[in-house]
Amino acid sequence: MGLFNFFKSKEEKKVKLNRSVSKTSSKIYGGISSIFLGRKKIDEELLEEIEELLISADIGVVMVDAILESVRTESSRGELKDVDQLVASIKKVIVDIINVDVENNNDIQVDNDNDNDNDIDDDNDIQIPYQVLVVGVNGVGKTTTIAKLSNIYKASGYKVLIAAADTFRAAAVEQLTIWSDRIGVDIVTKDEGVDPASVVYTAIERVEKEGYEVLIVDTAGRLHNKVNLMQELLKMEKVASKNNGIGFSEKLLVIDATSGQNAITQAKAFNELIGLTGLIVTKLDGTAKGGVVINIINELRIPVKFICIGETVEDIIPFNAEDFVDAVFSNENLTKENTQ
Ligand SMILES: Nc1nc2c(ncn2[C@@H]2O[C@H](COP(=O)(O)OP(=O)(O)O)[C@@H](O)[C@H]2O)c(=O)[nH]1
Ligand SMILES: [Mg+2]
Repeated sequence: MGLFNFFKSKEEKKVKLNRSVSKTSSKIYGGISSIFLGRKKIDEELLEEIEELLISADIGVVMVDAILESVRTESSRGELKDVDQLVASIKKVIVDIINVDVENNNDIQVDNDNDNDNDIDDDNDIQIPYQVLVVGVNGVGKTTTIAKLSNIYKASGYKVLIAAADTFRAAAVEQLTIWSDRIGVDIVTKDEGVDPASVVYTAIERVEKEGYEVLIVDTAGRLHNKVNLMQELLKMEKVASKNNGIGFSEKLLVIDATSGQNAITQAKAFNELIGLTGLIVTKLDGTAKGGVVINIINELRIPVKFICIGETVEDIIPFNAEDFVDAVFSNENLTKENTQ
């Protein structure tokens, strides 16, 4: 079974992406354009302004240094004549850097073969049962993202089970139960306060007995520096591996785009403990800090699998580095923003 027709046309996805990063692209592309206004040549003063802008756009100092080095070289050779050439050159540096080393980890994903067809690559069929653990700090959007993911897999024809291993608060179980009803997927719940590993145990038992193809496990928000909560994740992993020998096919960290450098600290801590297979970046809508996605990939070399752009189940897009960089360096939103 291939994934999927969920994200219909490329055009539709592009419109969605452009819309979702419009604040970021206004800042980045809009900023570059206004630096260029009334100026004819790319000189050191202009480059310094560009440098300042890129740093303020959260794409990371290391990346900005690499960009400036490349742009200075090209500009001294007279290769950059106008704003379009400059932007094209910046985009190329970013895509070249973030596409290295992060491409090979794409079970859940995505049209990474650059053939520009529908998003999820049919060659990357998931191994069944596909068992996904979703982790992250409080309020980043784990539960909402799980709803979105289950909706995608259900719509793609898989038999989906979700597990409410956030037993910390009864409200968390209720929230996931509401989503499961709305989407029409089955759910495993237990009482508040029960060991989350026992929820995982029961869920995997059901996967085995009832033939579920996709299992997605929700967990309680935990601060990466709280040792006992982090140990709890290891216990869930152990139970998962013991139970059907598969363990978790994916360990996804959800991070909030608006949390900036903090997201990187979180990702490092979770990665050291459980070895993440991917990231999902939420709340890109409504922030001008979308550049942080570039910084995150560059610093962590962990693939971003999806980005989330709102609170409904449709507000999720598979991540593709080139498309993303195109969108934040695009003038399409600029015109829209300016005419609003
Ligand atoms: N604007 C926006 N809000 C989001 C997004 N993802 C989640 N949220 C909201 O963030 C809040 C916390 O989400 P929740 O899934 O409960 O986070 P959790 O504590 O990590 O499980 C809720 O109000 C969600 O509707 C997103 O991509 N964009
Ligand atoms: Mg939650």
